Amino acid sequence: EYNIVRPKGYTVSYHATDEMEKHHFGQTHPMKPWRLTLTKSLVTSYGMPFAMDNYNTRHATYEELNAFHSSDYLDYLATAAPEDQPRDQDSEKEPKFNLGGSDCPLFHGLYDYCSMSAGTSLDAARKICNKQSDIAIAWGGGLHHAKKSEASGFCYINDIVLAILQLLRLYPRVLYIDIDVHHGDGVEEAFYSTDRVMTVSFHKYHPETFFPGTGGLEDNGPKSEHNPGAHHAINIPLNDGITDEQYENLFKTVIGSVNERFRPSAIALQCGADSLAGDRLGRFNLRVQGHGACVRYCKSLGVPMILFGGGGYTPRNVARAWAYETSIAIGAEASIPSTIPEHAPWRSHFIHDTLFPTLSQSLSEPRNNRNTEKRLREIVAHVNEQLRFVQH
Ligand code: ZLV
Ligand code: CA
Ligand code: ZN
Repeated sequence: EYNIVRPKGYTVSYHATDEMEKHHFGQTHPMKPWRLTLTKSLVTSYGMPFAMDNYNTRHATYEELNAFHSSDYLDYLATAAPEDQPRDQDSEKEPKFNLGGSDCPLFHGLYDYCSMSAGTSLDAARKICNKQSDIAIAWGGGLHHAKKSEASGFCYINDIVLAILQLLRLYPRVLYIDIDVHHGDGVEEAFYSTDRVMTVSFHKYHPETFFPGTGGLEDNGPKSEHNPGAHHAINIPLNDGITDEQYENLFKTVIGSVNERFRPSAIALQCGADSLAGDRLGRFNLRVQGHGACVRYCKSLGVPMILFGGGGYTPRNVARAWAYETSIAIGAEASIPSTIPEHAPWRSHFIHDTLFPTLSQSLSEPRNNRNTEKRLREIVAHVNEQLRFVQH
C-alpha cells in the first residue's frame, strides 16, 4: 500500500518467530523480548513483508549449538530450573557457568528462547550460503557476549558465532561489524586466532564503569606475529554522547579501509540498538538515521550480508531502528513515510508519531558529547596502522 515492491536483482529474507517474543527475563530486567513483536508489527504495518521472503524460524538443535558451545554448558542450560537460582540467603550456592545471576537469570523456557534465537541466525546464514538471499535479517539474534562455556551480559548462546561458522564453510573471509554500544567480546574471542574473520566493534569504552570493560584501541588480536589472528581484531573505543555526524564519518572511514585491505566475501553486521540516543543502558546520541546509515554503507559494499539484532532497551526506538533498517535492506527507505502508519498496532506506545525522533524528543536532558575530533583522528590513524599488516 506504500508502494513497497520486491527489490530487482536481489533477495532479502526475514527470519523470526512469535514464540521467542513471549519469554520474560523478569520484571526489572532491561532485556524485553517483546521489542521483537513491536519491530515485526511496525515492519508489517509499512507493508515491508511483501518485498521479502518471510520465514518462521525453527529451534536450533543441540548439535548445532554444540558447534561452538561445550556439552557441559549446554547440558546445564537445558536442565537448570529457575528454582536453581542462587538466592541472597544461601550464598554458598555459586552460579554455575554464570547462569542465574542478575544479568543472566534462569527463567521458564530459557532453553527454548536460546535455541530459537540461534535458529533465527542459523537459518539466515543458510539462506546466504545457499545463495537464496543476498541480505538475511535476524533481529532475534545478535547475542554477542556469550562464551563457549559461559553466559554473559544477557547472552546465553552466541548465535553470531554459530552463523559465522556456517558462512566460513563457503566464504573465505567474513567481516564482523558490531554497532551495539557494548564491546562484541564473545565474537572477538571466538575468532581471535584466525585471519579468516576480522572483527570490528564500535562501543563505549570505560574499563571500570561500563560493561564488559574490554575492547581498548590497542587490543588488535594475538600479540605474536606468528599467530594468523594478529591484527584481525579492530576496536573503536568511544565516549558518551557521540553524534550521528561523527559516528557516520568514523564508520565509513574505518569500514572503508577495512574493506579495501581485508576484502570480505561476506559481512555479519550486529545492529544493537542500544547505541541510539535515549536508550535505557546506552550513552550515545545517535539518531535512527545515523544508525541506519551504517547498514546502508555496508549494503553498498555489495557482498552478501546478515543483519543481526542485539542490545536495545527502549523498545519503541529499537522497533524504529530495525524497521528503518529493514526498509534499507529492501531498498524502500525512500518509499516509506516517516509518519508511523495510522493502523500500526501500539501506535501510541511510540509517543511521537515519527520514525525519526529528534534528540530532544528522545532525551529529557541532552548528553554531553565527550568525543573530541582529535581523539577520533587518533583512532583512525591507529586502525590504518593495524591494517598495514593485513594481507590483501
Ligand atoms: O546489549 O542488570 O554491568 C547485548 C548487550 O550488549 C553489568 N552488566 C554487570 C557487571 C556487574 N554487573 C551488574 C549486575 C547488574 C544486573 C542487572 C541491570 C539491571 C537493571 C538495569 C541495568 C542493568 C545492567 N546490567 C546494565 N548493564 C548491565 C551489564 C550487562 C550489559 C549487557 C549488555 C548486553 C544484548
Ligand atoms: Ca559494539
Ligand atoms: Zn549492548
